[in-house]
Amino acid sequence: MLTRFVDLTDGVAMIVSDLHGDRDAFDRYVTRFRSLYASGAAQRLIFLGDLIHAYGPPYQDQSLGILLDVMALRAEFGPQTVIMLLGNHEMPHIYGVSLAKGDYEFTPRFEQALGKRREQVIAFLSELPFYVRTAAGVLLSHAGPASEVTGHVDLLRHYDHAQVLAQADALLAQVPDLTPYYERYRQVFGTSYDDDARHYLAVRGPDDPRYPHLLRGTLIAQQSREFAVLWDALFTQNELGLTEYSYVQQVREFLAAFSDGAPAPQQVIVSGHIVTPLGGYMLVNRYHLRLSSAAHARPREAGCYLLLDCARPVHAANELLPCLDTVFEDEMEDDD
Ligand SMILES: [Mn+2]
Repeated sequence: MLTRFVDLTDGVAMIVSDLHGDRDAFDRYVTRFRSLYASGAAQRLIFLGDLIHAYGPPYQDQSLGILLDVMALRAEFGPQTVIMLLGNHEMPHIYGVSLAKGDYEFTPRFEQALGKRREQVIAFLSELPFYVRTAAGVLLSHAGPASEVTGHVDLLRHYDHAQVLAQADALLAQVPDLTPYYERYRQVFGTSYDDDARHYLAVRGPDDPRYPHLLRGTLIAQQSREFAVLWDALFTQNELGLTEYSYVQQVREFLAAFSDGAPAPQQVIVSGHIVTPLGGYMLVNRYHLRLSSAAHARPREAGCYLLLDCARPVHAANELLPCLDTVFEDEMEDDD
């Protein structure tokens, strides 16, 4: 049965989060992994998601090249050695939904770049797991704990994108002519469906078989219960808006929910997703370590990775701090 959870009982994992199209950082981490792997100091490389979508100008955005390289690395080392989790920046491309922050649009650039790689890359994204559980008791995720998700662990464990897409396709197939829906789109969003489909999904025109996919994505975002849970899991803002105490409760409940069937009770969560304003990590509380490997570190060169022994029990997040390391030594020395 399809599972979105990877359970690891052995090996030292090098964990990297949120590179957002930063080619230089990606190359540094891969180079480090190759040397750790060769010396026997690490057996796995785990990306916590959001490898794609740079915040800067297009020429700095190396998102597609990075993903293709992760696919090549996985082929080279094997799927148990190179693991990538799905992030909220990868997920929209599976569904044809767009992602923006203020006026800044993340998805169109990547959709345009896909070209003839589309099928291969979307298939890769569709297969990505959501969580890694370890015998160390450390749970790895992209976005971290979300109370909306705690009651839906099994839904996430067996999540099937193809099924969600097929349900929406079946609904659309009942409609002989979609023209009134394209008109309705214009009424709701105030923009032409044709313009938006070309802009957001890089479709060629009404004859493109992907032409209805923008409509399909809108339908899924509005109606799919499964998609809503996945959205909450990948877009959670964690402790934002909560008291310290209630967030601790939320993390503990989340860890308990994910311990069912795990190699060990999950006691600590490591996630990326949110900026760490004071360096490359943040000890959110006793149960939660936030890791920033480049894009979310302040400054970027404070970014770090985590070396986790998947077999050695960890009881509190602060036990992981000695296992953090950097690939930006040169830059940091210049600052001294
Ligand atoms: Mn994210």
